[in-house]
Amino acid sequence: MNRRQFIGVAGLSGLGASLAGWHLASQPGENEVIARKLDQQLLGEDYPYTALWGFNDSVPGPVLRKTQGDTLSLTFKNRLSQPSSIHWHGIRLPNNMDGVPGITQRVVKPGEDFQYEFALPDAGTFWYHPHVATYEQLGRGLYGALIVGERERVDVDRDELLVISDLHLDQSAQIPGNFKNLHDASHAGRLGNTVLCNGQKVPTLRQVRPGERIRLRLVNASSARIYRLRFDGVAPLIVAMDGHPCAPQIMGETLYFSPGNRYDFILDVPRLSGGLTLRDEFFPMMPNLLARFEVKGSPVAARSGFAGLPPNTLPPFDDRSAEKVDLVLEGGALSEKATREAIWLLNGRGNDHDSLLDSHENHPDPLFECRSGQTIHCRIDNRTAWFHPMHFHGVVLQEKQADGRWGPYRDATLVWPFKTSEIRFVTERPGEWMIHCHVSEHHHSGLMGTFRVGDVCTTKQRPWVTTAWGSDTTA
Ligand SMILES: [Cu+2]
Repeated sequence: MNRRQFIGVAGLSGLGASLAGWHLASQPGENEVIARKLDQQLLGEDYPYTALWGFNDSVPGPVLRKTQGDTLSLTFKNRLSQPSSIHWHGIRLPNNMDGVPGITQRVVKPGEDFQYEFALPDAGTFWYHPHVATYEQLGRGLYGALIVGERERVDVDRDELLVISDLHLDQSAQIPGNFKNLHDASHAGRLGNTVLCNGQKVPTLRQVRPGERIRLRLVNASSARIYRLRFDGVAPLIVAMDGHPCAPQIMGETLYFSPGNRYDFILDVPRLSGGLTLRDEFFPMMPNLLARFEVKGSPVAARSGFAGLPPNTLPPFDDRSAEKVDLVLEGGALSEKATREAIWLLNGRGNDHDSLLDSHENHPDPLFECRSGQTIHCRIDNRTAWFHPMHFHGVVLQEKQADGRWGPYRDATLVWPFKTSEIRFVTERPGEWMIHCHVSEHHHSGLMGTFRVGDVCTTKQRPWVTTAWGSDTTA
């Protein structure tokens, strides 16, 4: 079995545990995550190594494994030649641990360290990535999974992880640069020409036995690519979205999978199967084979239905007292609203996240302010010709479905071109939290803003802004 291919999750299968041990053995320090350059062979032995940026010398970075209720405590060491940070995507945590320079913390300059420490209230599949120049830092390999295990054992034979990403590679398997160009920023973002799962092209999960029950965790760590997932040979159950358990539902023929999203599936391997595949067909004329499952060996006894994962404890909605918020997305290619300075507009203003690092004068006023524990009903009106997976920090949201009912918990909503999305969420911890499109090139060319919870600071006078950028006196 190729150890670099599928990443088993420790403690749930012997095979998975041995894989996990191997993966973690190469780490610089148990409680360190170091961002630095590395070379990795992505395309097989016929191709040269690719110069990448990664966490702890691998792409993807180390799989961080914790149990619900644990505290994650680690030192981020920036050994890149540009500033960076780590955002803990989907984790409900204190604002000053959210990893968004210019909003929640100082930027971590080259050579500097930053200590992250927070409790993990929810079990599920999460991930981590920089929140500075995301289009480039993700696009060069800085991403990794954070798996928070349930307190009680989930009865599966294997627990497997696929971190899906795409890189743009030239003939010599190198990344040509030219990030954040006007074309990518104004269209669908930078779509790489090489789709990778766990840093490999089309890995195979070997020796899957007929009848086995697999929990398959998918993370979309791409900077811009939306996938339309399709399984061949099996009809899996979706059991969690964006980390949070949902009522198990049989996946339809295809499933949209936006940047930042996660899905947890239960795959009961059919007893008469020659093999399974996972494909992407977002662009039907340019499909991508993502992964293969080799079905082999003697069958194991098939199991009965899957009852679902234990739910996380989330704040209750109070729809009667809900505040209404409207967000309008404009701009992009084909729009008269787009300018070179602001390709995208969120409620009439285009914000460049990178400019927040230069001066707090560039800091936009929050899109809305409210108290903690407030239910918000938010309507997002996409007046552009492009898809926008809108990600909300610090809260967990639900989308209104076609039948008018609220859907499963998520941390982002994919807003279709010229469509609206209605969501609701309950504000939680005080602070200023990001709302942005998770197409990184859109996020960094206009489609970002914030909302402020509680009266913790004024817009122009955050406590840490009065100290020099890069000082170590962050609150
Ligand atoms: Cu977008």
